Amino acid sequence: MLYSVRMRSAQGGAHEAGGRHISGAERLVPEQHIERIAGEMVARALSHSRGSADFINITIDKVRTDELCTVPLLTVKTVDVPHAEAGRKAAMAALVQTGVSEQAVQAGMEALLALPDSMRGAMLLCAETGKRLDGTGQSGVRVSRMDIADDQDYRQCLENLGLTNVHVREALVLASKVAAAPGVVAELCWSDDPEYTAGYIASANGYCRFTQLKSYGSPVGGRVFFIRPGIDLEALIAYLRRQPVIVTVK
Ligand code: WAQ
Ligand code: MG
Repeated sequence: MLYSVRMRSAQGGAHEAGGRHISGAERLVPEQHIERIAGEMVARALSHSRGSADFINITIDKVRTDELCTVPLLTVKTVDVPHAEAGRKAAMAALVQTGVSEQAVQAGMEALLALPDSMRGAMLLCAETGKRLDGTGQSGVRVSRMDIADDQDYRQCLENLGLTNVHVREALVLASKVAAAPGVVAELCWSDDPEYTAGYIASANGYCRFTQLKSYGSPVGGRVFFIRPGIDLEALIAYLRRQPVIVTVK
């Protein structure tokens, strides 16, 4: 039996009361690991580089085994770029390759760059027109209820790629769930941690990292999901938020 353990933290009050988003985390774990994982999440929220949280919400609920679905871990590629501007240019070209229109790529990039501060979730944009589709404003759609099938295998797999930090660990699982969603063409992301400049684009064809997508020191990051027009948006958002997904390492 697995439990969804998720955390969101903010500063200056709860998110819904206007607090500033600090950090979040999502895991699916067996009962005997709940306490440890929840404790680690609290510790992270209290000592985050975006600031110390004064609101921490931990939610734990049981996931029905017959609800679980599995998706494959995306393949990983890293592109070294000399600075953020070069990274964003390369990421934009790569997004067009996945089938997102130039207009939508432009709109997605501008939406991330225009953020006054980080949201706790993602913006959903039409992959053709670039228009914002979700009605969630400054909170965004938070992807939840996903984890890796086997921690040991995963650590080994990432180590073989020379990747060991927690950012990649979490982002690759999230991106694998998102890329497998019916109707998602691609994702664009960079971190909101001031010291972490890398970001990625992902699609069913893989996870492509760029060593720099934002300038060092910026606390503003975010995610854009580019959505195929005409799909059932409500079903997609339900999948992103609630479908329990286990990501398998090949
Ligand atoms: N669902 C939707 N959006 C999210 C979620 C989620 N579960 N978690 C974070 N976000 C959004 C939110 O707007 C954050 O401000 C933003 O993404 C960045 O989140 O390969 O660390 O957790 O080296 O800071 C990417 C590169 C790191 C990793 C991404 O994201 C690599 C990262 P962060
Ligand atoms: Mg972060």
